[in-house]
Amino acid sequence: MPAQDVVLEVLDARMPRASENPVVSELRGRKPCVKVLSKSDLADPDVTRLWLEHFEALDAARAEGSGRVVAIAVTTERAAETRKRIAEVCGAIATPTRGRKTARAMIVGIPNVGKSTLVNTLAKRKIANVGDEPAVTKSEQVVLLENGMTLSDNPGIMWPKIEDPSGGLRLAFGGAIPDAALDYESVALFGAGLLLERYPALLAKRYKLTTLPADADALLDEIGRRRGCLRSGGKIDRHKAADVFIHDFRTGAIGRISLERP
Ligand SMILES: Nc1nc2c(ncn2[C@@H]2O[C@H](COP(=O)(O)OP(=O)(O)OP(=O)(O)O)[C@@H](O)[C@H]2O)c(=O)[nH]1
Ligand SMILES: [Mg+2]
Repeated sequence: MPAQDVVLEVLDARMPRASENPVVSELRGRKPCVKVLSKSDLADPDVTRLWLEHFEALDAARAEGSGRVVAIAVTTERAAETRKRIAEVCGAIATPTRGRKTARAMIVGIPNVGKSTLVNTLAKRKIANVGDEPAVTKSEQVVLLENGMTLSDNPGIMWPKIEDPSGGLRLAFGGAIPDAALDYESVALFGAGLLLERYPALLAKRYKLTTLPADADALLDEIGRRRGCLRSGGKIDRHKAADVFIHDFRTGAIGRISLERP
């Protein structure tokens, strides 16, 4: 961290607060930072706009002597725009040190948030391995970009204790925590409750529901029934239903959803 001129902190656009690692903020100190809201194609665009305004207000009110903190929303669907925006923002807020002409940037963030994908987008080739599970990247990897910037990709890091239980559930629902470490059904129930409250129309459309189930439990059962997640004797296989629902959310099949607002 001390050798870097700017930190690219990748956050999940669907949950910029839950995916913000407090240890990263502490280590970063007063260094300039780009908050890169990744996977914005999966997030609710209206809510992403609110988050960008929120970060803009924080930057305007930052302490004297602190580096700028600028948020941008990116998606793999608009790679050229991502390259242009990152180059612009880094040019504006980072000052190359140690006699260099171009900045050194470090990519940090929680697991599975899209750090290596961002490296590949910026490098315009597949340098870093990516995969839809946490802990794909195992060690630091340094890349030199065409514009002279040095970029380092890093393994995703979590912090020792997630204080906010609902933040932990959001992370689990989004895929930042290995599925083997979770009670799958509780995570699905949490997501089902949240979507029933905030995105009922998207649920009705995806699962062809004419009336919405009364609660998360009933929704999971209904998804199980409609998707043929049945055990012998016709009983609903709740684990399978949870799997279908979580997968639908993570791939964007239900629609563009944000799990938190500023
Ligand atoms: N829909 C969508 N998926 C994305 C986007 N960016 C990354 N992903 C997916 O997110 C998953 C994780 O991407 P990675 O780049 O491997 O994430 P990482 O942060 O490097 O993960 P670790 O190395 O495990 O910490 C992959 O399945 C990517 O395809 C995006 O903009 N939109
Ligand atoms: Mg990675």
